[in-house]
Amino acid sequence: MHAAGPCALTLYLLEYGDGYFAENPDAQLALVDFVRGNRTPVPQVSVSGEVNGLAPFEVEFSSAGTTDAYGDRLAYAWDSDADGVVDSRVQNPTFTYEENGVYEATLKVPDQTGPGRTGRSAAASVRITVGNTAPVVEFVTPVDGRTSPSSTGWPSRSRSPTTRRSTARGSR
Ligand SMILES: [Ca+2]
Ligand SMILES: [Ca+2]
Repeated sequence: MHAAGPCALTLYLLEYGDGYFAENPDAQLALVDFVRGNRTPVPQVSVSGEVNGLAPFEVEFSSAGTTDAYGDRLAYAWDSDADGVVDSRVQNPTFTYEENGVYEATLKVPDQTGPGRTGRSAAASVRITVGNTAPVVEFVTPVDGRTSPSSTGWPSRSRSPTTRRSTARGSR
């Protein structure tokens, strides 16, 4: 018995024809695709600026770095206020939050595949906090004499975090 693994071979053939960047009847991008299945896009979400602020709070989102392994054309669907309704379909939208709250701003990226291939999508999100500053996460070391919350779950490594000091030790 031969168990066939995933098989993928994609060949792009770009024919320029007689000129660049002009209406050119003999220029074409040919795609020869021996793909069984499809690779899921990998979305990236970032924010230029702060992720928390006071209402009305304007946020500039970015999808820079979003990729698809086979270079499929991608669509962008942003639900910035996490109400289930798409707010924007551009790559880098701006959204203004009028109400206080904590929002998981989500970008869903479906790929646009040709016939015979199943489209896939993936999502990434970033948390936006309006009306409050985000809580600062503090690393609390266990108190001496206390055991971990579960007798089985937690590794009992009790190394205290080492402080790395970058000392500028020049040689001249
Ligand atoms: Ca894909
Ligand atoms: Ca929405």
